[in-house]
This record gives sequence, C-alpha cells and structure tokens, in this order.
Amino acid sequence: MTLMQPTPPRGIRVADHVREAVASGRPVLALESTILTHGLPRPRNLDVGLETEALVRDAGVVPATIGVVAGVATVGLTESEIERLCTADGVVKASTRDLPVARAQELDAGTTVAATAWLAHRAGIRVMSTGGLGGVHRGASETFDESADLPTLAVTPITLVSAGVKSILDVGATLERLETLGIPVVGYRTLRYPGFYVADSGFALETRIESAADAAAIARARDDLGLDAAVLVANPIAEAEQLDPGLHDRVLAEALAAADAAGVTGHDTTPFLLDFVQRATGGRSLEVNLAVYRGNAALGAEIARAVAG
Ligand code: PSU
Ligand code: MN
Repeated sequence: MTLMQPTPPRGIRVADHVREAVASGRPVLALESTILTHGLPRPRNLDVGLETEALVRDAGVVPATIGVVAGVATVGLTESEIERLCTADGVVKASTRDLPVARAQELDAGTTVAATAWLAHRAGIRVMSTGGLGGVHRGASETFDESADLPTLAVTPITLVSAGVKSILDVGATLERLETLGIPVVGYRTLRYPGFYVADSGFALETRIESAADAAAIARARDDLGLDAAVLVANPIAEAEQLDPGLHDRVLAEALAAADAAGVTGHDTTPFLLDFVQRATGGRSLEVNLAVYRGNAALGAEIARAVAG
C-alpha cells in the first residue's frame, strides 16, 4: 500500500534512497543515533551502528539511521556520516527541543528517541527500533525529570520497538505517564513489561501480541481512528540472555548513588547512569545491551515489512 506522504519540512534532509523507498511503499526502518553517540562506548558504537544497518538490510528492509550532521537533521545517514557521529569530538545529544539550536549552530548530534521518531515520521517512515526508551526518572516528583521521549511519542504516529525502559528510571511512573499520554504499549509474546537488561521489570501489560502482523494491525487501527500516538512494542530479551538480576539490582543502587553524589542532572543523567552500569558490570551489561538492540532491530524490520505489506 502506498500512502500519500507529506513533503518533509525543508530543514530535514532525507537521503535519496530513503525517499524513494518511502515513496514506493517499500519497508523502511528508522534507527536512532543517541544510542551510538551517548549510549555505547567507543569504538564499539561504530561497529554496532554499521552492523545494525546490515542486519536490517539483510532482512529486506531499508535502514534509515537518523542524526544531525553539521546542523543538518538527516534521515538516512551514510556510512561515513555514521562514522563521523561515532568518532568526532563535540557531538551533542539532541532531543526535539535541541534540533533548532543544532541547526542554527551547525552542530553534530545524536538524536534521541523523541527527535528520531519525529524526524522519521516527518520523512514518512512508519516503524522505528531503539534499545531502551527514555521515561520518568526516579525522584521526578521533585525534579520533574521526564524524558521528552514520552510527550513526543504522544503526538508522533509511528510504531516503536524497544525493550522497555531501563530500571535506572521509575518504571511504574513511566507506564502511568504512557497511559496518561494515550500511548498504547503491547508486549511481544509477553504480558510482562520488559526491564531492558532483564526480561521482566516487575510490571504487567494488558495486551500481548504474537507477531509482526499483529503490531501492523494495531498501527493500522490507530491510523484508521485518526489517533496521533505512537504504538509501543515492548520486546523482552530472552531470559537466558538477561543480566543476572542480583548483579543488576546491586549495580543499579550504586549507579543511582553515584549520580546523586556527582550532582548529575538533566540530559546528562541517562548517559551517566548507562556508563556507570556498563563499567560496574565489567562489560556484561554492554553485551546484554547489544543483544537487546539486535533483537529490536530484527523485530522492527519484520514489523516494517508487515506495515508495508
Ligand atoms: N535508554 C537507553 N539507552 C539510551 C537512551 C535511553 O537504554 O541510549 C537514550 C535514547 O536516545 C533516549 C534518550 O531517547 O537516551 C533519553 O534521554 P533523556 O532521558 O535525556 O530524554
Ligand atoms: Mn531529562
């Protein structure tokens, strides 16, 4: 099915191969870049960026990694642009509110889930994969620290595959906010909300789907109803591959205490906590992180095919 796509705003550069794939109704999967610039250590980040694109391509889907190069918000980064964002100095983290500053000041930036989803939607892409979603931070009732991922996804009709939110966040509060914002969350072959490093965050879901076709049907129903919210597909890591829950709980407590002691706030919080957990688990959490991300890219590619159907 080919839908009429709106012309993207002139401040968004859509790579030719992505624009052509979207225009002809071929499956395209959007991928974020903050995971590469701020979520994973160098030099592994570059391998992951390129391997993920290859995995998506091998599944018969056009990958579109999204980021900002010298101020230009770009949908469908080239290999050398991905390399630049993964290796250059001074690459910032851009959520939606940071895009105008990045453009005016010609910055390089990795885009968060919020910025990536918004840019993908404006380019006509309907499915996206990430590792973990941003959400409500612990202590948010005092700090008001809630990721812009949540309000942006409320007004961005895309289908987004993630492994839930990391337990560095307040998972229960995040699920409440998703409900308030009218964002459906469905479990892929589970009724437990995944906890990123672990298969079960301890919170339940109300809807379970069994297949990529099921996800596509819900996205189509959302479109039929004229609703604007993203559909979130929560894809847990296999239990056999998850981070040991005991290790997980211990390191998490240390990470939160370290962030507090260091006075880390605002958009630095998520990268700080992720880096701490990676170091403190001796790289074990990194392997889990990569397994999660690969799984989400594979499922996202399947859903992109089902949506393009
Ligand atoms: N969660 C992860 N890994 C990540 C991020 C979140 O497990 O790399 C990144 C994503 O790009 C997400 C962003 O959109 O952090 C959220 O940051 P903030 O809380 O500042 O909105
Ligand atoms: Mn924040």
